[in-house]
Amino acid sequence: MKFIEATIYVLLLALAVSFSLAPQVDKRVLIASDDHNAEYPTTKGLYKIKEIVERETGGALKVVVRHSAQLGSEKETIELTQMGIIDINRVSCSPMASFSPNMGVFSLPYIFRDSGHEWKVLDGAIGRELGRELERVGMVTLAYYDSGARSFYNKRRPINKPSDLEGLKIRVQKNPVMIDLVNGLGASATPMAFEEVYSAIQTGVIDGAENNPPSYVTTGHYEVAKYYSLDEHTRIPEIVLFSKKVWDRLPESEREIVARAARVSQDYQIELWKAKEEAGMKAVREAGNKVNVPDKQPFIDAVQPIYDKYAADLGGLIKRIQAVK
Ligand code: GTR
Repeated sequence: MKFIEATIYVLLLALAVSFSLAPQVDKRVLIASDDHNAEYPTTKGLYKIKEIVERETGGALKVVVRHSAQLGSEKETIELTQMGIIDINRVSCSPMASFSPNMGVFSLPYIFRDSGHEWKVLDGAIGRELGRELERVGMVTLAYYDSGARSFYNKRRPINKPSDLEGLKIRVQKNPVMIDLVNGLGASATPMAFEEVYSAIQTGVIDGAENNPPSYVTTGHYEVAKYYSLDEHTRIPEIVLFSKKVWDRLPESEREIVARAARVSQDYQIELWKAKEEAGMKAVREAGNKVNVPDKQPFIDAVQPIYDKYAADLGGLIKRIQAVK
């Protein structure tokens, strides 16, 4: 039933979007999607792409940004991108693991030592390789964006050590690694679309979730889950994708413009991100939320079984990432 509902949803959305594009069937208008609001750094990155593409093509190619999950949850928008209905899509690399398993390596806890290590990997051979692999599933990688570190928040208690998570229902993104991570730490993982989390916490369906400070604040989750425990278990990058179906039909000159615009937007997004992270933490503290910074080592020890579980599939990549200095 769920599958049928999801299929009908995707078809209806496909129809709706195609009709809204009816006069531009030759794709002179590119639809760009993001699940955050217009002010969030990732969405602003898409607006930067729009600005450059429209300027450099002299308006021949237009970009319409649909933010705030107007086109559906991340999983749905990824499917619409494969179909060529969404042209440019900014999502987290986390749900991408269900489409291209190697992407799951970015969701492994503490895989990156810090932000510097993360960007060396993303900007280097591994980032390029994993990005290119997405072409097999119908998407061209244009850029990675910053998403900082994700930490737990909940409405019950501060998490100082892994055992404090026991018995808590924690929402996760739809990604097998995230489910294993949260269950492995003793909580009960509840996969759910981002847009449903606020009311699920409010009504007590779940106790909390996990995310970076800007997401914790812009979604309002910080109003309903007051304990924020900065264990920083993952650093999952954001990714900007282009539908391969559409890409293959784009003239080479326009592909170059789009690719260059995305590269410029990456630097811009990273700059915005730093300020947004600081502003996010400031807002959390000003709201009187309880923030704690647990010792990370017990968390690092507790997640080792996940590395054993994924060693067969991701072991080579894990070693290569760890070797990046
Ligand atoms: C955020 C990310 C969103 C979405 C969200 C989630 O950090 O920017 O696109 O993936 O996390 O938890 O679903």
